[in-house]
Amino acid sequence: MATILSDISRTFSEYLLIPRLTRGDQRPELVDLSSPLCSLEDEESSHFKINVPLVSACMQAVSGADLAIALARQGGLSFIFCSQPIESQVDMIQQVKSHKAGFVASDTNATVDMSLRDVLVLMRSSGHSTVPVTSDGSATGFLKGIITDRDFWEYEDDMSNKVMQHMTPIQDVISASDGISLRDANGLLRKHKKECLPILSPEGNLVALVFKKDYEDHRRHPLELLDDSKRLRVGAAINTHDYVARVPALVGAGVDALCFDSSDGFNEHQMEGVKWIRKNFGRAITLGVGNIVSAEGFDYLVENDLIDFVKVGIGGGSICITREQKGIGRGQASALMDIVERRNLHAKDSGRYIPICSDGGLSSDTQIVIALAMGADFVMMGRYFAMTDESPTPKTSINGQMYKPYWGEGTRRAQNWQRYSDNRGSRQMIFEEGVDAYVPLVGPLSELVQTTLYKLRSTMVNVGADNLAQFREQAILTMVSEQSVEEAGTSNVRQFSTGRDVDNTDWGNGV
Ligand code: MZP
Repeated sequence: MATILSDISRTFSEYLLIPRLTRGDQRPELVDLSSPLCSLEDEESSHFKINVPLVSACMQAVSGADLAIALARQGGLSFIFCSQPIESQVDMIQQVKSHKAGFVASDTNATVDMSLRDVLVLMRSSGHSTVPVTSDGSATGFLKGIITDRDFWEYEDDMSNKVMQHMTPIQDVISASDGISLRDANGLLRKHKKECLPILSPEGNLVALVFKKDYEDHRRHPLELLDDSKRLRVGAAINTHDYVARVPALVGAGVDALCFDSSDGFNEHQMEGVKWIRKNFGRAITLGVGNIVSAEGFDYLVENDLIDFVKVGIGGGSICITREQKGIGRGQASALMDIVERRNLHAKDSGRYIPICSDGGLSSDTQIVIALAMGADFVMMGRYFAMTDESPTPKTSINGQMYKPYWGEGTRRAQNWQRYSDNRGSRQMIFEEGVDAYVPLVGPLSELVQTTLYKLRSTMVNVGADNLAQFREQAILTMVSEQSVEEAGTSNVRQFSTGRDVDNTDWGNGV
């Protein structure tokens, strides 16, 4: 007969934190949210830390280059999906690594003979009010001038006028030569009281633009996740089928961390892959494995002391139907607590601390905080990031509300047979383990993440913790009854401002 575990599979929403003493000197903005990504002798000495405990899921609808840039700027890390050809995954890694904070390629350009009317349409569709005027209207053409929305009056000027009649011509434009440092470029903006500085090649062609607002943005985001060469950090997902070709290409492109992306990582194929990577690349590259939901799986994956972090979670993802389809999985809280307990024992016995990532199924900031209190070092999320402007999918209007498409890697749409196949050579998806859906658009990633981080820090202060290690140590959790979940929300009130009953869930669920 099968072994029946005595404990019930628990989820995060069944727990609450008990406040502990908050010291008089504690303030949310002083809380340190950094977290280790690679295993080391002790938690303190990890040579690869993320500055905030959030990573984005290895999914087509989530982790593209734009999202990876936006998240790294907030201090987190993206794992660019591997359900794509090696070349295009490498290209995304290179886009992130070559992203020069502060220097942006111009994506809205005009020519001298365009009409003001056309330029206005361009400005409205792009949301940009400063438009370089180049010889051929491209981002790298010869720069002839700059036109901004302050150079014409929509209802006073003749909108059939040509751009050349209103633009600031090149001889009056303050520009800088390619190769200038960001600090010097910002210095020029300040000295000449300008909003935008074009960077030009020796031939006079446009190379990039530097904006005053980006400088201010950078000052507001001091947690940017940078490598030793001051480039943004980025991770990549890999699979057990083509790592021999994929890993060297990703490492060559400068990837900072790799993670096996598998719906069930408790298998020998993944361990073969781990061994191959360590044999060929040593310990220099940070390597994550998963997914698992049991202490037994953890023991297997850490046995040879070859991996850096472990990803926990099967069947909890918002788009996941694995539990219904295959009858495997475990409540995320139970899986996490079981593995954290084993991790802590392992750290005591071996002296090696293995960071744990709780992957999938988080539907509110509260659940992130509970996962971190239960011992996760960081969390991986799909739906949360899919909802932002920067996710790789197009905005879609449905019944007057803006959405973004979000689909699982186990759908026919994603065709990620590598994540779900059993390595027996079948390249087919016989049945789906995920669904194809929509999530509400919530706006820029920076705003969503800033709110989440503020809430995390506030809760940690309530528990008297200055950092995540202390938080795990000091957290006391209590289980809640169905009635107390009900009590936690507002009761017997109606919010007339929103025109609907109060929805207690986070992240745009109430739309
Ligand atoms: P969520 O944050 O949207 O709840 O979950 C994201 C996680 O779901 C991913 O990191 C991955 O582990 C898992 N996932 C991705 N695709 C599927 C699927 O199609 C899935 N079943 O379960």
